[in-house]
Amino acid sequence: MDGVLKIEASLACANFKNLEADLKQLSAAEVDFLHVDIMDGRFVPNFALDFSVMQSAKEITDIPLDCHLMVEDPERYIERAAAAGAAYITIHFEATRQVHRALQQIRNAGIKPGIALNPATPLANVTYILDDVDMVTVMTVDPGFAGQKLIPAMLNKINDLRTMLEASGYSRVDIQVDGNVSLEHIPAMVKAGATNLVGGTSSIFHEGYSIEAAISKIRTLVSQVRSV
Ligand code: S6P
Ligand code: MG
Repeated sequence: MDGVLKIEASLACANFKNLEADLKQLSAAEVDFLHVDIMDGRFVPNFALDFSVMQSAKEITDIPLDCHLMVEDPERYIERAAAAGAAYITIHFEATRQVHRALQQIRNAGIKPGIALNPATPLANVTYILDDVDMVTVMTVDPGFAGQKLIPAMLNKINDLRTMLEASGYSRVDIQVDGNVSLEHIPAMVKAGATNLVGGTSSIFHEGYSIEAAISKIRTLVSQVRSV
């Protein structure tokens, strides 16, 4: 496995009453990415962030932005996500009929492309597009809401994806996990081969401890698993 472990904070779970304070804490804790959920109320039964939030975050912090487009026909929004400063743009396999073309559009905009798979979507769907992505996202919950429970079979899916990437010579492709990435589940996710951990209400923005404490706990857990 090539991938350095990256910790991502799910911006939608931050405190919007004082976003600047949260962003400063995330920056001080040297989180690797801000994960920006964009939802259209159609692909998922909810609405979430938009491109103006990305621009505001950029004015406050230089943490790179990882844009997770949970929208139908994501091709329509790639240019806006790029203009808003995304380092990564991830689209859903299920959201467009022309996955390859959409991924090319992201690459051509100079942004790293990611492909996300809903829990029921088989891994085989990414077999022929591995050249076109830098990251595969295993949704460990059905997308649309924070605070959901991990679907246990997704741990096998992460493991199977890691095996597939290594066997086919694509170990450079990162594996992102998104959904209930809690302190309880992180060790199993990392052992299974995840490289990018998206932390929301179940870890980084947990009611029980500060952002700084959460990130320190995550780093400790990761180092225990990865040094074995
Ligand atoms: C889910 C979305 C995620 C959540 C994140 C919340 O549809 O794509 O990025 O914001 O998973 O984290 P948690 O810890 O509340 O499940
Ligand atoms: Mg997300």
